[in-house]
Amino acid sequence: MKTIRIAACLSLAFAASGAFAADKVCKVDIAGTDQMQFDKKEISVAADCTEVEVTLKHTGKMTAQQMGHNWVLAKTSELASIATDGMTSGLPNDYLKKGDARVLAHTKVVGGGQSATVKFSTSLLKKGEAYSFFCTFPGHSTIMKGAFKFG
Ligand SMILES: [Cu+2]
Repeated sequence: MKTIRIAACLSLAFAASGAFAADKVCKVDIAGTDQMQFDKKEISVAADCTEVEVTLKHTGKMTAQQMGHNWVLAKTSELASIATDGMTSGLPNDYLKKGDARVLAHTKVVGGGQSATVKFSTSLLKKGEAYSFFCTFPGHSTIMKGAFKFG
């Protein structure tokens, strides 16, 4: 309740000042399956989104140890090296190298029936850059990947 009131005040302040465009949080839902698939091959985010909120739902039954999935965002050119470096990091580190600066956003690894959300600012993104989303569970990123388009 308190948070909602603060948010309302902030919107009013922004509207009154006219200095900032209103925040626009764009929500994206994506599912991962026991068949090692994402249900989307591409995600497009409009240029006027100030934040993106991605919710990954594992719609399968297998555990995170068997068939875990995460949602990781990075430049397409860095996908393979991020996945390779994360392979040995283990489930507690979400199969990502600790403090990997190439990772722009990521959820934790989830198993069947679980979901995870990540929210990030589009100020991280440049128009025209080639981004990809992918899963860094060992062996998954060659299949579980797609284009992430901004702008
Ligand atoms: Cu996966």
